[in-house]
Amino acid sequence: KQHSVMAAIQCAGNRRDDFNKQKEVKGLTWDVGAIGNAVWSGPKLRDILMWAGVDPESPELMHVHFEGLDKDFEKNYAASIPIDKAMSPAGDVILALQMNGEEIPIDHGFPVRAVVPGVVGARNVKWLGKVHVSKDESKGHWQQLDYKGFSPDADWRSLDFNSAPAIQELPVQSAITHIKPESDVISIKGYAWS
Ligand SMILES: Nc1nc2c(c(=O)[nH]1)N[C@H]1C(S)=C(S)[C@@H](COP(=O)(O)O)O[C@H]1N2
Ligand SMILES: [Mo]
Repeated sequence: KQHSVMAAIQCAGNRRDDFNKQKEVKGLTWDVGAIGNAVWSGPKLRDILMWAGVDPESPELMHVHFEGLDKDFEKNYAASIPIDKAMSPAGDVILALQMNGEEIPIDHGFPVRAVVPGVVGARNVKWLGKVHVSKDESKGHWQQLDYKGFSPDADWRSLDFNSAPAIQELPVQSAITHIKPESDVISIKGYAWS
C-alpha cells in the first residue's frame, strides 16, 4: 500500500556557519539552506518489515539498517534508526519511490530512498540497496564517527566519538531567509521546523 508524507529533511550541519561565529566547529560551512521540503510517496517501512516477518517485540532486533548503493571510505553508505521509529503503528517512515509525485531525482536518491521524518538527513539513506534489522546500531562512518552531539564546552580537535550517541531527532530549528525592505514595511521570509 502506498503512502505519502510531507517531510523537510535537514542536514545536522544546517547553519554550521552560525555555530562557527560562536565557536569553531568542523565540516562544510552551511548557511540556512541545508534543509529541503518535499512530499515523499511509497510503502511504509513498517509494512515491508511486517511482510518480511520481522517481530517488533523481539529483544534481538533493536535497529533497522539502511545501506546505500554509493560508497565512501570504500564501504557502502550505511546508517540505522531505532526499531521503535521504524515499526511504530503510527509510523511514518517510508521507502520512497516518488518525490513530489514524480520519480525521485537522482541527486535525491533515485530509485528508492528511506524517508525518516523528523530524523537527521544522514539517516534518510538515498540510493537504497539493502535494509536489514539487527541488535546493534550501524557501524557506518557517518553513524559512529560523525553526526554526533556534544556539549558546548567540547572541542572538535579532541572529541571522543564513542562517548556520544548518534544524532537521530534534532532540536527545533528556525531561520530567516529573506529580508526585503518595501515602501513602508519590511517583508521577511523564513522557516521553522521541529
Ligand atoms: N546513500 C546515501 N544517502 C545519504 C547520504 C549519502 O552520502 N549517501 N547523505 C546523507 C546526508 S548527510 C544528508 S544531509 C541527506 C541530504 O539529502 P538531499 O541530498 O536529498 O538534500 O542525504 C543523506 N543520505
Ligand atoms: Mo548531512
